[in-house]
Amino acid sequence: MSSIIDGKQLAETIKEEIAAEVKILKEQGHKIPHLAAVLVGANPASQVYVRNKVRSCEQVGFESTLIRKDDSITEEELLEIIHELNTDEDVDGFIVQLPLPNHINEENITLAIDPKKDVDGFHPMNFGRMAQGLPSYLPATPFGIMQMLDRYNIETEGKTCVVIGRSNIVGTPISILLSRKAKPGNATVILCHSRTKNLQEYTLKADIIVAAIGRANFVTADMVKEGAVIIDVGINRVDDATRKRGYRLAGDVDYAGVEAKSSMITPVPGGVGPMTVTSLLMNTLKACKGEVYS
Ligand code: L34
Repeated sequence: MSSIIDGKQLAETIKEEIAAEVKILKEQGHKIPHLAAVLVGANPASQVYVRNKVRSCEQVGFESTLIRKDDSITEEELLEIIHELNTDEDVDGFIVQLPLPNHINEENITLAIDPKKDVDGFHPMNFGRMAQGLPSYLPATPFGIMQMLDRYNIETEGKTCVVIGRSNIVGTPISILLSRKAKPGNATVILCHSRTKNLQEYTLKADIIVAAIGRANFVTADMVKEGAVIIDVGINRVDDATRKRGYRLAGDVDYAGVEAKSSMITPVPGGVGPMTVTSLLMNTLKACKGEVYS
């Protein structure tokens, strides 16, 4: 039987801590953290995520700016907005919500963001600094997972961690963070992906599994060792006619089956997702205080 790693609850606790810091900044007459988000198009999931980010800014007392643009925006126009945000002295950090429409090259956009304001931690400058253990903005989802492991006192040192999925924003960076000489960290990390043969051989050895594949219910009970810790990064929309919205959310882990075997598990929703949002707030606070680049 598993206990739940309650990301929603932990996110609320961290937001209270951030709000207390913002209050002090205010009282001392300092500038208040200001996050800007650029949302292109009308991807339903992106709209939910960005709304959660803006709402969380309000909750902790940050200033926020939401810039919404139509799908038809050109890459040049988007680069111009980025240039303006790079030079806007009031904006401490900003993000461009992904995915972007196909006619826009995401790499060009990521490279155009000033690393000092890149609170997503996606710019190669921040990614490289992270990989070398230098001060940097950690990408929000991996940072959120590290916070969960830390606050729930989940031992990672000497443990076998299997990460499934090698994306630039989750799988690859979390594998680096877990293997770093740090706490949490010091784990033996196995990074599995679509070309991995006999995946189950690896997952059955795992003390900790991080599932970031993007396929509903991909990790099943027969792949999990008794007592393993399960971090489910997936947020998949599955058709469900019994729901008013017509879908329900499912993680990359078959929660109902796995929950009986694992020792701790993150739910979906209410797990990693809310922690992604608070990590972004933490990075923005760091940006405002000049803690990463001074
Ligand atoms: N630039 N693009 C950029 N930065 C990011 O950090 C993201 N990500 C991912 C997608 N694209 C991005 C997010 O914001 C994923 N992500 C994200 C953010 C918030 C939530 C999930 C993913 C979230 O709030 N999840 C809630 C509710 C989910 C729902 O109702 O649909 C949860 O409980 O999981």
